[in-house]
Amino acid sequence: MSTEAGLPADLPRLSRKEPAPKAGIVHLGLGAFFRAHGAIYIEDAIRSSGGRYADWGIIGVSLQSPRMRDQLAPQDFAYTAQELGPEGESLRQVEIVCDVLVAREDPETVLTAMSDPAVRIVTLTVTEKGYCHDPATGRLNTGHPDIRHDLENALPVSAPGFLVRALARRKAAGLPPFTVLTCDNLPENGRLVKGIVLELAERLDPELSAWIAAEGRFPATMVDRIVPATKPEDVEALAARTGRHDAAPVLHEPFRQWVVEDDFVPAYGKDARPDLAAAGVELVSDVTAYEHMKLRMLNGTHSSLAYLGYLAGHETISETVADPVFARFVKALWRNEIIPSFKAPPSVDLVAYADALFARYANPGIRHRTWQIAMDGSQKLPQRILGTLRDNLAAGRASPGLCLAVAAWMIYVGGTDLEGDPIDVRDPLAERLKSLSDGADDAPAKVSALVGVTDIFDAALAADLRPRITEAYVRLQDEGVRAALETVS
Ligand code: CS2
Repeated sequence: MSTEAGLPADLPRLSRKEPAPKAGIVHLGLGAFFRAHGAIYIEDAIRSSGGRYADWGIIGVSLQSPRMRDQLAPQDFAYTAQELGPEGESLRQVEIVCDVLVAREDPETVLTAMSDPAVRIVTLTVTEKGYCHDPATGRLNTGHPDIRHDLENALPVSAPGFLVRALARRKAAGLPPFTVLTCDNLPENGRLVKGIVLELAERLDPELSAWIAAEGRFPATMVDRIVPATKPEDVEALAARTGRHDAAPVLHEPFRQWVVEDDFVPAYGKDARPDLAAAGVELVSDVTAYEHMKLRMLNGTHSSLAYLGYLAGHETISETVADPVFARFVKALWRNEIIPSFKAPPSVDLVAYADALFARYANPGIRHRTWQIAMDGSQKLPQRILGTLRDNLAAGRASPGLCLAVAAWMIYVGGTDLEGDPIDVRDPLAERLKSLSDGADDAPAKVSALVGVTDIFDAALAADLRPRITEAYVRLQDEGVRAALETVS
C-alpha cells in the first residue's frame, strides 16, 4: 500500500512538538501562501516577543475542499516550511495552526469559531476571485451566484458572506467585531474588502452595516513571498530526506515582506494583535505606496513573464529569466514602463528593488510555473498591469512591453498557443473569453472583442489600448515571442 504521494504507508507521520495554541485568529482560505507567509510571521511574532503563544493560534478554514484538513489533521496541523535559496535550503516545523475547518461541509462551525470572543482577527487569502467583486470597479458583484446564495441563506458559502454573518453574530452577542486583515494581492485591499462587506451587510441589515462601519477595522496590507504550489514529488523528496511523511509541506523563497496598516479594532486595546513588529512586519499608517510598488513591479512582471514565457515554451519563471531575451525585456519593463508610473514608498530605492526582484526570479531553487501564475488573469490584470498602462497613457509614456503582455494574455485565453497546441486555461471567465476569441476572425477582431469585456477594461482604457494591443498581438503571431520582445528591450 502506498500514500497519495507514492510513499510507503508505514512511514511515520510528522507530529506536533508543542501543545496546540489556543485560537486568536481565524484564517479564511488556508492555502500554501498563507502557511508560508502570514502563519510564519505570526508564529515568529509570538516567539520573539515572549508573548502568550497560547493566545494567537490560527484556525484555518478551507472554503470548499476538504483536502487541506485531510492532509493536516493526521499530523495535528503541524507542517514543514522548506526554504529554498540559491545556495541551499533549510527546514522548519510550523505549529501555529491549531485546527482546520471546511466551510462547505460545516458552515455553522466556521461561524461559531468566527464569533468566539477569543478570536480578534480574521485573516484572508481567498485569491482575487474569492471577494466576489467586479475587478474593474472593486464593488460587490451582487449577481455572483455565491452572493445571491448568501443574501438568501443564513449559512453562507462566500468569504464576504462568512465575514458579514459572523460579524452579525458578534453584534447580537454584544461582542466587538474582529479585525478583517486581508492578505490578497488586490489594490487598496483593506478598503476594497471593507466596501464589499458593508455593501453585503447593507442589503441584509442596514443597522449591521452602520455598526461595522463604526466599530470594524479593515487594515490594508502588502504581502510578499514567492510560494510555488507543492507537488507530489516535493512531498516525496522531503520524506526521503526526513524519514517522516508530511502530506502538506510548503516551499518558499528566503525573502519575505509584510507591510500592515496599524489599525486594529480599538476595543481590544493592546490585545488587538500579536506583536507583529517583533517578527519584522512593517506597521505603517498607509500601505498604498507599498501596494502599488509590489503589485506593479512584482505581480505586473510576474504576469507578463507568465503569459509571454508560457507562449515561448518556458515552464518556470527562473527558466524564463535565464533566457537573455526575457532578462533584457523584464529589466526594460521596470526601467521604462513601471518605475516611472508611480511614487515610491518613503526611502525605497526602486532600482535596487527591481534588481532584488530579478535575483528572486532567477533563484533556481524555486520552480514557480508560468502556468500557475497565468491562472485567473481576468482578476489580476487590472491591478497588476492595466493601472500602469492607464497612468502611462495619461502621461504620454509609451508602454510597448506591457501591451505585449496584454496581447500574450489574449492569445493565452484564446486557448491555443502559437504552435497550435491547446492551453489548459484556468480563469473564472475562461469560457466567455474563449468564445469571444473564437467568435472573431482575425487579430484586430479578437482584440476588439476582448477589450470589450467591461469586467476587466473600462471603456476609455479599451479605446486607447485597442490599436496598441492589436499591433502587439499581430507582432507576437507573425514574428514569435522572442523576436517581439527584442523590439522593446
Ligand atoms: C504570483 C503571486 O501566482 C501569482 O499570481 O504573481 O502569487 C506572487 O508569487 C506573490 O504575490 C509574491 O508575493
